[in-house]
Amino acid sequence: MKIAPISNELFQRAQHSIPGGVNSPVRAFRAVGGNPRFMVSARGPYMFDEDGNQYIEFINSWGPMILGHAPEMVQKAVQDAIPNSLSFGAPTRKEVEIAELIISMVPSVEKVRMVNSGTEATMSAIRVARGYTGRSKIIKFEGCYHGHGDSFLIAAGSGAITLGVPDSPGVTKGVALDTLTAPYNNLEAVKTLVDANPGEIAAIILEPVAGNMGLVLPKPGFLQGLRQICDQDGIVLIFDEVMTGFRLAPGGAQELYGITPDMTTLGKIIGGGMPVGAYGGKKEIMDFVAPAGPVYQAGTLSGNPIAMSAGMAMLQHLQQNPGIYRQLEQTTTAIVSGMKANMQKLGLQYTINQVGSMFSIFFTDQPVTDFESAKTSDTALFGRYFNSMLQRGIYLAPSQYEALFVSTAITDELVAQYLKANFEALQEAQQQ
Ligand code: KE4
Repeated sequence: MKIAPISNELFQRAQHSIPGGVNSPVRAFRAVGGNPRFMVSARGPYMFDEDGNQYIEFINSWGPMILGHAPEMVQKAVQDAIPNSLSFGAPTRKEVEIAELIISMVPSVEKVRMVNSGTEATMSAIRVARGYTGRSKIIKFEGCYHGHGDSFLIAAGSGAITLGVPDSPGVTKGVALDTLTAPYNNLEAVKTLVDANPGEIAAIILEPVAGNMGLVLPKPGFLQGLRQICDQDGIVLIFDEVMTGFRLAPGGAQELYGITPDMTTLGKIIGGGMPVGAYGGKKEIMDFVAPAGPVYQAGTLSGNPIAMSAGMAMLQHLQQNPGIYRQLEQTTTAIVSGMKANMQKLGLQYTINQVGSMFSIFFTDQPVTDFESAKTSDTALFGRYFNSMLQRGIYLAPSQYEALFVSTAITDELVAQYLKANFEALQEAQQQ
């Protein structure tokens, strides 16, 4: 039994100084019950909490740790950069080098602007699309999460679903009026929205593989259909690849599915664990960004030299070792196949979605292809399963509406440990 008295005490203490005791809502374990574990260190596939418990981890800082924690090349790049000061607020060579590297990796990106989070990337991309088209409305998809920018907290995913407040207080009616929503994978609904708002839609933004309602894949033809709709109506197609970028392929989902958007937003892996986001796309659109163009966007720590050093080391490693992606897919497929075998033995039938090194188990027997079908999951059962896995030293995302991430640090032996825990936790969760 993994007890965590120090984490519990820290969590109580944190309530007095931090809203909800955490700096990002999903970390609070509200969707699964119990108290979050306060971590002190992580290395490779393992995280270690304040009480000395070890966990095999499948959140990987919500995506960035694709090579496992504390990979040598990223650690060294940061250590080498630190003596030169942490920030200049002036242009540096590294920013040019990482921009050129991103352009060489991501098909849609001809120019790119660095920011400090995925939220900043998506907020900025929408503003640029509006400035470029002179239009106001955007279309997003129910269950997709694009960070906490006002325009996106409408039928949002991730923590917003988990907290059950997809339309957050504080988002004004004015803002909400400019955000139209459609069910994921539903091209007809998009066409209806576009026909009802001719010449008014600046952008369609989506996760090309959705990871914030649990993992949901694009149906065949969905991405291509959106590409065609945007071409016909002069709408900017934005792939939010904050999660899938550098995760599903060196060039992200747009490389994997062969569909090129007009703009792409990036985050997570791009910073190797440091706070980095980016948005980029066609030159003619990106040249609307100040100071080249009239759309204003800025940031004190954008392109920070320490963060750029970490990101550069990470992206260079991924670009130079594309075999990583096949390895990750094989490991993840072994996990998913093992889980299906476990369910067969237990006479259970839950839905598992996987693409590359991302997967989710939904506690529903229905196919999960959008937000509505994801919500047929038994979230109480998920909570019991989550805690059973946690007790067995397996650290999963504390919400049914999140994707899991496999890192290159997950070995066959750790897959076996995961599957043993999965069998026992599935069994135990049914009984409670
Ligand atoms: P950040 O602002 O959290 O760096 O990125 C926002 C964001 C944008 N777009 C996509 C597709 C994302 O998945 C995210 C952030 N993902 C969540 C995990 N579902 C971050 C975890 C959290 O909120 O603590």
